[in-house]
Amino acid sequence: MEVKLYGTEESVYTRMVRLTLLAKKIAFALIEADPFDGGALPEDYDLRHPFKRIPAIEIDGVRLYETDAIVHYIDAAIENPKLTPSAIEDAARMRQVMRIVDNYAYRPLVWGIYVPVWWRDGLEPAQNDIEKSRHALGVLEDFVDSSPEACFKDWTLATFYLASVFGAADSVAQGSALIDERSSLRDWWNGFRTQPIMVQTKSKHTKF
Ligand SMILES: N[C@@H](CCC(=O)N[C@@H](CS)C(=O)NCC(=O)O)C(=O)O
Repeated sequence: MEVKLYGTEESVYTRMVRLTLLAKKIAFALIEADPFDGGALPEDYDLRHPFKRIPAIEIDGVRLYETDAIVHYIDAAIENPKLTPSAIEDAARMRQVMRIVDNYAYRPLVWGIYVPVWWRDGLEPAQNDIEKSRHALGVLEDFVDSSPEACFKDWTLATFYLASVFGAADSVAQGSALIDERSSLRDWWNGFRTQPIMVQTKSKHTKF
């Protein structure tokens, strides 16, 4: 299997795919594609991703973009370990967690809290982002007890979604404090953040 992954080591979404590939023990080349100021995208990158975001991937000639499509493709293509629960409700809970991360957690935690503090010289996060993050983490905390199979018991695709966002959020004091408020999430995260695949995918721009 030949896998070319386009993205950067710092990118939260690219890390979700890297974690998935490593969990499946699939070798891949990470090809630098940086859509941010000061970075550069490969020539014709818009043919790989018409919205010029990262990641994009090519697996044995199959080109994909959008992390959700990519990680589900990988999970379906490579049998072991299975990263989608077999029970249909658990699989739906996993998808719910992924959508919560996409739609309600990533923006406030990464762009609202981590980016200003880590990348903009300790700029104070906006109260609105703190409240949105707190709410999203509260909702996610409920899944730990009600739907552990979604991502907290065994590894699933949602485990890597959460872990990638937590790696950024827990790198700054304001994000760590919000995770501390949710003891079940904190316990899960403290166990997961030292896993070899996390250490292997950590960039110099996150603590975990
Ligand atoms: N919906 C996309 C989101 C990907 C995304 O936002 N990636 C970030 C980097 S982690 C990016 O490319 N940002 C560039 C931009 O916002 O212009 C996915 O699931 O792949």
